[in-house]
Amino acid sequence: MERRWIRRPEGSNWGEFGDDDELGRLNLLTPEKVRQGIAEVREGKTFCLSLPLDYPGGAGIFPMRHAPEIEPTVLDGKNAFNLPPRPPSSDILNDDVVRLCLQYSTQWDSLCHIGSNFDADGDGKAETVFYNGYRAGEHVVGGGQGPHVGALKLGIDKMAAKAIQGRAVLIDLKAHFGEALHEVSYADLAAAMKKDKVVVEPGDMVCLYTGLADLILSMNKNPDAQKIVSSCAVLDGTDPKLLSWIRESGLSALIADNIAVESLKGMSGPPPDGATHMPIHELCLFKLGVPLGELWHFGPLAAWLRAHKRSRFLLTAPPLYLPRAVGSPVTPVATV
Ligand code: UVW
Repeated sequence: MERRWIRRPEGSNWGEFGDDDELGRLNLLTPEKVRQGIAEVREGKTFCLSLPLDYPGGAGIFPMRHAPEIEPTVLDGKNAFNLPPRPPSSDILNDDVVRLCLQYSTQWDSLCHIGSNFDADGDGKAETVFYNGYRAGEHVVGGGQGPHVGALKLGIDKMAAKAIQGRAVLIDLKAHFGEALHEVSYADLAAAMKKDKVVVEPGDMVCLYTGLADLILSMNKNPDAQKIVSSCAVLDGTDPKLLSWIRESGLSALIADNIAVESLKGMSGPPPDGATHMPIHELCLFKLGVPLGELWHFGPLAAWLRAHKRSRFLLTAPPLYLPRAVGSPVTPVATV
């Protein structure tokens, strides 16, 4: 097979898990990493880390994403709800269908969520590529390129097949930076980790608790977008030291209880010339193959871990096994 790229982006790991790799750093979720996660299970207590999937509520945060619309399927022209499907049998049937924006609420972003215009084939012209050189139009198809086909490579189904499970580490940013907006630099992160004796090892899934999902829950599906974007801690993707830490720590997934893991303040300004608006998305999804988790709900788990002076737990978080999808809702389970 012809190699898809001869130039890889600076600071990327393309090719290091194989020319055809579609899992990126999730390859570090090895049997040993799962055993390390299981070793964190001492109480057998479980936490659901998902919001109800109809949160944030209403038009949500991004205009293209809408709350789920659920309705009964139709059988013989009738709504399949409280329906006797085969009278005179006594059976009653309920069956439903949902129109679901896959990234509206608690979600995984697969590696094809964000790509870049980059000259991977060295012909002097940029082409649209994704992690490991997979190409728009050939491997990730849609958006004016004919009938929508979706993510033929790097899709969320690859994460589902991997059965995401392993050791996770929670960093409690809310405890250190409170509920006001605070852009977290590497120095801030390192100080918080040091105070709480949090250690991240290669292959760990890193979870950032900021309190934003708690705030969103308290808004009862009437999200105040202005308050949401002006509250809680959020990573400052413009800090090069923070980006170096993400690269060098060897973390396998980066997950937060906020909208986008990183601050999106750059998106309101003029487009950067040849640079990214979302440096952490670019680094994680495009360069390193680190999936991002967003809008997870960590409040009860974070309180429990703090009360028990712990930061590590077993995380089980497979996305939907939905071929060709880019993102997926997830109902992650933490076990302590
Ligand atoms: C965008 O689509 C901007 O981001 P997210 O990864 O937060 O869904």
